[in-house]
Amino acid sequence: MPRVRERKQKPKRKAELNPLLAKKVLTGSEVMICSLIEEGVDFVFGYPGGVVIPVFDKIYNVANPKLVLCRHEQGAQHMADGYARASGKPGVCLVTSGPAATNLVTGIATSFMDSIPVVHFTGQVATTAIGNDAFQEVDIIGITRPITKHSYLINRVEDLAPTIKEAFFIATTGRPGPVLIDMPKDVLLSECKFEYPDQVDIPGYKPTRHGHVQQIKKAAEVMAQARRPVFYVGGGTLLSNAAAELTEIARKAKIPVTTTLLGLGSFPENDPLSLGMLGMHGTWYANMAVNEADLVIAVGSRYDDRVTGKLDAFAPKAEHIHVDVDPASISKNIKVDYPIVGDCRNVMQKILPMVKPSDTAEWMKLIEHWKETHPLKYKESEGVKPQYVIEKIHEVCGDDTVVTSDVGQNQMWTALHYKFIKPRTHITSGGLGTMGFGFPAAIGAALARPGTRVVSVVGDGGFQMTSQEVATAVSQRLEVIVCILNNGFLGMVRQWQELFFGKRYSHTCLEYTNPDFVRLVEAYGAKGMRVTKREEVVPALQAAVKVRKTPVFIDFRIDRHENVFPMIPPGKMATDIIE
Ligand SMILES: Cc1ncc(C[n+]2csc(CCOP(=O)(O)OP(=O)(O)O)c2C)c(N)n1
Repeated sequence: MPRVRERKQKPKRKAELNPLLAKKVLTGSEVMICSLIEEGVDFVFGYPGGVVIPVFDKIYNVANPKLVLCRHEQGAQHMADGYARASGKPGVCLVTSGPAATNLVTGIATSFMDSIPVVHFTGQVATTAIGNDAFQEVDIIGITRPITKHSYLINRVEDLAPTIKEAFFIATTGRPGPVLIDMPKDVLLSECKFEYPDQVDIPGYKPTRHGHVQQIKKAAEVMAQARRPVFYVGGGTLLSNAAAELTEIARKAKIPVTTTLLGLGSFPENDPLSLGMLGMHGTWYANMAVNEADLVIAVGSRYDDRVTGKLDAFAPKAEHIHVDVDPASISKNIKVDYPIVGDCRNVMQKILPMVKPSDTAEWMKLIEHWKETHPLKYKESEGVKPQYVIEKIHEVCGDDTVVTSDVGQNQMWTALHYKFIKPRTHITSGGLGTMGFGFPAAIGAALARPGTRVVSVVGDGGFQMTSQEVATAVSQRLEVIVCILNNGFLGMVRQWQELFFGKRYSHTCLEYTNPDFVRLVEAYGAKGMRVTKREEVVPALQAAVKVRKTPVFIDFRIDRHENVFPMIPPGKMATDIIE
């Protein structure tokens, strides 16, 4: 066969890819956009306004990054956050000064609590006007200081590019988190040469990536000796892409695994070693396993109060190994016996060859017995049970689907009844518990993972906190499926009122004031469906997955009084669990 000589394409010069680089000097707005190109940013979630018009003017003709126009800055932030969680890359958000910047606050706190790398750009009044109560001036640096990993106010255009480089570095390294860059109007308009640094060197910021070898060896020994060990795995495992290594170690060592809400997806829930989620709404057997364990191996988790309940009764018989990149997380709530500071993936890779199969046969027999005698269950009825809807979403959509949930009962039903198999398939606001997060996060996830099915599970209350983003989903022609578990209540609060406040349902009923969700989304040009009977659940989902180039919203009229169980009442211990 004649050899076809492939014509080698000349790699495109940077200036060809980005015509702005042909200019000798750039404005601050141009510097910002060139810096984002250098960082490989493909989407900026934003909303325009006075002081950032120059940036919007420059991004107008740029193909990459693409600006996604949201309908509220909070929505933009949650999209950037959802994008980061789904892709593993930092999310980017751009808004103007004053009320736009303050509209970001809930989202920034959401990312901060869950250690999500998002870089926020806010406009600011001119440097000469700062401190004068100028129009749309707020001290967003001061406001967000406790909820950002770091923040910057830019004073000179020459500082912009190095600061952006540093911001991305800080957001994505060590324990990841949100960073904010406040850009005064005059900085965006002044000019300088564009030079993007190759490297970052920040004295005093050198996150420890590699765990201490002796500690790792010791941990492997302790794991081999334990008779009732259990892995307690959190979101840090997913953030450091350590799920594959963790799974291999657990299987090799024959150690069961329970995950936190944010850790779901880091270990396949169809594996016999999986115990599902632990904590306040965790499975009976996960909580009991931790209660009876002689060794807890915490990986990328932080002994959060929703997991531990009554602190001094948590894992009362166990020693603790704790792997975390953030030294401040170690021994914060519970005294740890074997601390290992380092990136979860690095540590898991080092520990893997040292791991020996533990003698856990008896322990696994006991766990099997618990699973049989205390399975996850719910009562079937003719109506639409939320748990049934969640099971069917998994069945119809499959293991690769990315599921975002909102906050409340819908979040806990999703966490318990959807069997997460793969990493980065579950996205939710864990630490802050931000209602209104789930739906916009799904938009960000869908843009991050084109070709992957994205489903959002929300409550009728939470959905109404950011439902204006239906317009964004429609404008981006996203095939997101939004399942509204509509119980006409602020369900989780109603559940607490039922159990702990004598059934006094003070201000939790939404039924009579809820909009017709089908007509609401159709007004935006999306597709709406309603499901009122059990037998309609699967056909509706099957129809939804066939819809192209538009989001679908299914108003599931679920059993109104259904509660989330198991539940450990607040401040109580594992043995107080209600099934
Ligand atoms: C922004 C915000 N406000 C208030 C709360 C407190 N809260 C937690 S769950 C919940 C009820 C959620 O109701 P809904 O969205 O309908 O979901 P459901 O619990 O019924 O599934 C409320 C009000 C919160 N988590 N976030």
